[in-house]
Amino acid sequence: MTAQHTACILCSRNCGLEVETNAHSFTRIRGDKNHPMSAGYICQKAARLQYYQTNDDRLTHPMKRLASGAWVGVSWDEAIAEIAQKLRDIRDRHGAKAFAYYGGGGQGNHLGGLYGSALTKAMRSPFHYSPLAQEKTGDFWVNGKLFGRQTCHTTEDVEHSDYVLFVGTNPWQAHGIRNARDVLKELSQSTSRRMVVIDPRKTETAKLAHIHLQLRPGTDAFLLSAILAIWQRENLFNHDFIKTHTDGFLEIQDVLKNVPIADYVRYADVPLAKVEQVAREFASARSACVRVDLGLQQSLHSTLNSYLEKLLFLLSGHFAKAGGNNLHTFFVPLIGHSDDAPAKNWRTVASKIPGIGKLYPPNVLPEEIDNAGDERIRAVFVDSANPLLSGADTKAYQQAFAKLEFLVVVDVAMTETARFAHYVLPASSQYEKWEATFFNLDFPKNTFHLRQPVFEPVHDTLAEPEIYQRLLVAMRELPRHFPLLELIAKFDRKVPAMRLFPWLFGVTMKLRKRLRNYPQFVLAATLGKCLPHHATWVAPLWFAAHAYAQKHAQAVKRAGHQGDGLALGETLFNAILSERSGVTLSIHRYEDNWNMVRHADGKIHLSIPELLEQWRNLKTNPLSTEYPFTLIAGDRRSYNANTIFRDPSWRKTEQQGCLRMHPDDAAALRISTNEEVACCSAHGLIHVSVVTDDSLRRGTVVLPHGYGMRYGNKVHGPVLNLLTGASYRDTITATPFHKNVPVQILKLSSVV
Ligand SMILES: Nc1nc2c(c(=O)[nH]1)N[C@H]1C(S)=C(S)[C@@H](COP(=O)(O)OP(=O)(O)OC[C@H]3O[C@@H](n4cnc5c(=O)[nH]c(N)nc54)[C@H](O)[C@@H]3O)O[C@H]1N2
Ligand SMILES: Nc1nc2c(c(=O)[nH]1)N[C@H]1C(S)=C(S)[C@@H](COP(=O)(O)OP(=O)(O)OC[C@H]3O[C@@H](n4cnc5c(=O)[nH]c(N)nc54)[C@H](O)[C@@H]3O)O[C@H]1N2
Ligand code: SF4
Ligand SMILES: [Mo]
Repeated sequence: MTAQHTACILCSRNCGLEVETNAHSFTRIRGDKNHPMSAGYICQKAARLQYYQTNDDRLTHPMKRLASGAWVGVSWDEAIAEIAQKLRDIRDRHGAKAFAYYGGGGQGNHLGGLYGSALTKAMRSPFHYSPLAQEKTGDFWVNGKLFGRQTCHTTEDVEHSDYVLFVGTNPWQAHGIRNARDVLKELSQSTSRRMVVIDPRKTETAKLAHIHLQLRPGTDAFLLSAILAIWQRENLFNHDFIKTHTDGFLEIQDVLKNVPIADYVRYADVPLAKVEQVAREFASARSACVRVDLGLQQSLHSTLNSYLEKLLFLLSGHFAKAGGNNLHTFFVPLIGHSDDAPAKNWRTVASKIPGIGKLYPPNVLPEEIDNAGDERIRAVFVDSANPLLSGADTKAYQQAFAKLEFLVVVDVAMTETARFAHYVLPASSQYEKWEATFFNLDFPKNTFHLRQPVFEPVHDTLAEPEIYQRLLVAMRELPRHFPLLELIAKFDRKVPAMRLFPWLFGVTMKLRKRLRNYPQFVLAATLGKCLPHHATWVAPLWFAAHAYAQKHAQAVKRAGHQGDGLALGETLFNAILSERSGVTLSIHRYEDNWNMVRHADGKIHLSIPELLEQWRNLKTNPLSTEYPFTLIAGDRRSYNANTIFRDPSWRKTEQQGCLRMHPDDAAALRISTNEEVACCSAHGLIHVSVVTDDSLRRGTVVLPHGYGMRYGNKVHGPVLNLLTGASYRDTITATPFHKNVPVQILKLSSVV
């Protein structure tokens, strides 16, 4: 049996896989040693991918829900014609604001999103809601201010760093950094390098750290402020870096002079001496970097936290260097840039939240359906997401989605969200179609992996690009054929460097205004037809390869691709098409960072007035007496992977998901291990069994993310977002404070 190459779709690392298959199943799954990034690495979750490929919830044909609530099968032609008609009707009657597109790609599938997001163009709506906008938009917003564009995104060179600070992230379980477990073990065992973890729980990662600051949840802004203020007190800033590369430092110093270091550290409840040690060591390390994730971003002061975290590597000058934090290139940009000017950036109607990175936050969608009067959202199109489980406040989502005039869901499985839909459209799985992700966030080496299908599509499923193409044709937004371009593409593909096609494609885009909204479809319908192995929908990557090669020519050549001008782009695209294990796109120099900063003066603008004000007015958060526990609502464990797997038997451990609680808290409440209790918040109540765990601080409890799916007529594990509220959120981005939910834990005998 010959091995085929693909990738894992369970987290943003997308480790390369070498798989063996029979007609419908994986018979063997291993790490792919030839993958240019993961080089053979995988974690325990990848071996379970068969549970994704085949399960009882897989959708096999388009379905429509009747007024009675019953589902009936319909043909693709019927479904597409009826959906197109209804969408046009809603657009024409209610205008642009009535429509929202939601999702467009999860942890493994972004190719479809290239096409799906065009639906907002067809509906003239700006509202692209995305799961990224319930975690990362604070980071993007801060990047926009500091570096000039929200598309300037930083990464961390953990592998070459002497001093790594992990804040609010548990890479041992969640990954997010390359080959996490190998890299963490190496760091941990090193005698010359240092690893520090800031996390309220003694996580698997914290256990490996040289220093663990087990802070009170939600106090990062205080702790990070204290570190920065210690630098000011002890003159540990990198003044050369600050002077050469930044402006606005005076405003930062002005806030720092009033930071009561000892009070802030006491509030964070960590030893002052240790904080001083970390401050001094980080500032003076030869190289240092900061890696953060949800513990910082989905906690109190979310956007301010992102600012302070970035000030750590900027004011110490650990930026644009080996082992530091660096900007990186995107092969295909995962996000855009949303201007601040209200005229260029529509705000949501009821919640008044602007787009950030061209994305809108799931946290406000129910209120935009429920409370926006005549300008409410009436139609939603969901692709590759399950907001009825993953969005804050499940009840609000259920109520709002039940009111929608029109809901279409594209998914591989019958999800909680799909059950509310008027039409459900079955996608081929990520192993049945050409796929890729745009999580190419590395520096100095960046890679890209285009995956060929390893199975035939099951039943009557389609790849998303084809679904959207049919829909846009039916909506009369797009012609089906482009005869001249098609002909030229065929001719041009036969010569080594395509010349005529790029020119004609450019002219077509210039002359036919409407088509400018849909270049990806034009490329697929023309160039796509000439690509080998039915790689039709890959065609937009031809454009991406050319754009990338033009912009980063030297770095692309350093990665071994040859040619100049158009020829370099062509070589890169051909490598992407033919290398089954993925390609190295580029190898950069550290000075390339400065070409990626987008402010006209080439400097980093440190002063962000909106955040300076929040920073000056930082307030402590008193514990509620009614809800005395702080719930970390959703952590990453050995066997959770968002809601990608629905069959609970994929989990080797913890099939039903438990609440973790400090043994002393359990004893004080007379709760024994495995006892079922009620966990209640201001928003809801769920039943869950308790496991004691002394890695937690007292007063903090934690529930896992990625449970609560209905499978085989039973709900498995906690429906976590019954406990979370949508209004408990960051003021700038509306990111929910999931890591800090006040709850009460009650014995069932005491719940009436
Ligand atoms: N196994 C597994 N891996 C995954 C996923 C999955 O579902 N399962 N999902 C993927 C996705 S979508 C994402 S976004 C990433 C998320 O990756 P991570 O953010 O690394 O994962 P989490 O476990 O959600 O949260 C990280 C840590 O934040 C800590 N924390 C909680 N509150 C605070 C606080 O106030 N301050 C600080 N400093 N820390 C706090 C928690 O104790 C936890 O250890 O994981 C990805 N990887
Ligand atoms: N309380 C709480 N809530 C959270 C979090 C938390 O920590 N706590 N974490 C948040 C985070 S960081 C994230 S990223 C979100 C994740 O939540 P969502 O954004 O809802 O994404 P997933 O759970 O990854 O769901 C992916 C969906 O894509 C479908 N799918 C898989 N393959 C394909 C395909 O090829 N095509 C199509 N069309 N569909 C496919 C799957 O069946 C599944 O329904 O959850 C968020 N919600
Ligand atoms: S780290 Fe694990 S879950 Fe993430 S892509 Fe690699 S194998 Fe999959
Ligand atoms: Mo996420």
